[in-house]
Order: sequence, then structure tokens, then C-alpha cells
Amino acid sequence: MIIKKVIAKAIRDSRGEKTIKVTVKTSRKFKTSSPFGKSTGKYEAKPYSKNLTSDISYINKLDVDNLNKLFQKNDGKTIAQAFLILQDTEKLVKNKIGANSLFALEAGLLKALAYENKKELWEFLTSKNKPAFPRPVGNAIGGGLHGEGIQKKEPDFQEFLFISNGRTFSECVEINELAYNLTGKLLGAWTKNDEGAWLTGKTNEEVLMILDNVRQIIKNEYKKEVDIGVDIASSSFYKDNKYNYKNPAVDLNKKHQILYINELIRRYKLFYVEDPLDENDFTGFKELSKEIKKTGNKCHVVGDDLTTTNPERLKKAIKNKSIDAIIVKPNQIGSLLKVKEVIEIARKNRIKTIISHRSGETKDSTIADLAIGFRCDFIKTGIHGKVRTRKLRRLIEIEKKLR
Ligand code: 2PG
Ligand code: MG
Repeated sequence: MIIKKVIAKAIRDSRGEKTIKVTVKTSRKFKTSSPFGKSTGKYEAKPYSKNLTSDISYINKLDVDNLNKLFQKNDGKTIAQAFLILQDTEKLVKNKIGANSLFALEAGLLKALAYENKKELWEFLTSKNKPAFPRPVGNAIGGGLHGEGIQKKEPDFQEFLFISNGRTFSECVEINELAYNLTGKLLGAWTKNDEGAWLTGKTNEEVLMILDNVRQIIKNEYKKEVDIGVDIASSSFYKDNKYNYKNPAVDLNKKHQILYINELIRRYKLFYVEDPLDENDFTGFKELSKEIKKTGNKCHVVGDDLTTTNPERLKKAIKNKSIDAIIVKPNQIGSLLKVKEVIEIARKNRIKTIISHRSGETKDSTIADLAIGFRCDFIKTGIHGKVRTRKLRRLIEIEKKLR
């Protein structure tokens, strides 16, 4: 494979913020753009080395001969070889670019290598494994930092999620859409946030009651199955050792936060809680996990800001028995080698993986290919809006190809 050029430029994400797009040019062009988060975890890698402009200028000045030398010793015919190329690329650009840029560059290189091998990215990554489809985790209602509901009131939890269970991926997507539309009607909602999630002034519990209702309707009238989850994103309202709820106003200490979340899990049969405690509180996550088991409920305790797609933080979470599922956002860490490592460590330790979009998204659908290629258990994205559904459509396209 011969790289003719690598081009980086700034584009706008779905929130109008600037982010990076990288094009790797061989006999064809392979494009990848990075998303951008709003509620970023404290332990995420820096998106850019200095800033977006300096990363763009570094990539545009990259001497492609140095990259092409890597292909002389290694033709990237297997996925193991391709990852060795990424390893050498990382040495080459070390400390010169941040996580957003590194992800876009590495994904571009992998897509080009896949093409050289006459494969699409998901196929190349899947290698000899039988492709498995993730379950979609769909964002239906926004609150917290993703809020701005009626009269500037919103539920304190950042996301209310539907996780459908169907025979095929396409059916899962249909069930989530149905749940989303029913929710909009029952909420009487007419506005959405930038993830396409409904906005409301209702409290967490009022919302959960509606979602419970939607689940019942789907079960009784449509004979389909959907689970409910929440992304509490609790670090965004944790201050001075308290969880500062606004709607309604109440401060909870760690012990009461654990009791409160456990009670919500019991009352609304929650299947999934993401970041229920602060991003530094590995033991708090563990205590909640224990409480859930004690009450005999089953609910995934998911790390996002806690783990930030970082192998070392995941190992710490495993040691502390903090979580049984992890969010994987490639641009939280940048390196696809580390993304792969995180997923492998998770799988070895029976931790479910949820590859995820960011609040600021682009039309890029690389995470859909990665979901199949890395055999993720779930994919989290929005249910409504082009930049969200593109990821879902890509998976439906792959499903059709495999039929
Ligand atoms: C999250 C994400 C995705 P952000 O917390 O899971 O909605 O938000 O991209 O703002 O970090
Ligand atoms: Mg999150």
C-alpha cells in the first residue's frame, strides 16, 4: 500500500463545535472524523496536543515517506500486522497530536489497509470470527448537562435509554424507534437536544414512570421486549462530597446516593446504570454493585467517566469489582491499540462492552464497523437524527450483507 497524502481539516460537529477530519489518500480516499463530548470525563486523554490547529498543521506536514516505510517491512495482510503498523505510527506521532486526531488518523489507516485486503473495516477486523451484532442502547430523553428542558428545568440524569431485544439488529432498531415515539407522545414533548433525545421539565422519577409505561405497552400490545437504562453522569453534579440534585433540590451523600440508585433499579427494573457515582469513586461503584446483588436484582453497572476507555482504569475497576460493563469511546483514549486492549481485558473479565457515540457527533460511522469488528455487546447512540442513525444504518447494511 502506498500512501500519497494525509490531509487533516476542521469540520463542525452536530453541536456546531469544531472537530477534526482526517483523509488518508492511497489509490482511494479513506475519511474519518472524530466526535466531541460535552460531559467529558476528567481522565480522558487530551483531544489535541496543543490545539486543533496545531494538530491539523502537524498532520498536513506529515512526511508520508515515513509512513510508507512502515509498509515496506510489513504489508498489513493480517489484522495482527495492521495493528503493528498502528503501533509504529503511534511511535512516529507520539506527543505531537491528541486523542481526537490520533483516532481519526488510525481509523483512516485501518480502512485503507482493509481495502488493500479487499475487505471493509468490520470484515477485516472480524478476521475469522463469526460476526456478532451488538444490542442498540438508544438515548430517548436528555437531562443534566445534555438537558435544557421546559422552563430551563430538566431531569438530573443525563440520559434515559432504551435497550431493545429483538431477533435481528434491524428489529432492535425498530423497537427502539417505537419506544422513542411512544415516549414523545406520553411526555407531550416537542423539543429535542443535540442527540435527538426528548427534552422535558419532569423529574427523574416522573420520566422513569413513563418509560416503565412504554415498556409495558411494547410488551403487551406489540409483544416485543425493551429494557430501560440511565446514564446518570453523576460527576457532573457531584460537588463537596455531595450529589447535588436540582429537580427536586436535594443533596445526597455517597451512602444515600447508593441507596437511592438501588431503589430506582428495584422500582423501575433498570437494566443498566452508567456512572451512578463520581468518576473517582471506584469503591462506591463496588458498594452499589453489592447492594444490587443483595436485593436480588440484575442491573449492569457501567463505567464511562470512571474508566474513560483506559486500560489502567479498567484494571483498577476490575480489581475493585466496581463494574460489570464499560463504555468504549475511541476518542477518549485516541489509540485504537488501547481500544482493542480495553475490549480484550473486558472480555476476559466478563465485563460487557458498549461502544459509544459522543454528544457532539459527525456523520462518521466508524464505531459501527468497530462494534462488529471488536465484537462489542452493545452500541450506544441516539435514536433520532441523521448523525445518530447513520451508525445504526451502517449496522443494518452489514446485517443485510450477511444474510
Ligand atoms: C456520555 C456521552 C454520550 P459526552 O456521557 O455517555 O452521550 O456524553 O459525549 O458528552 O461525554
Ligand atoms: Mg456517559
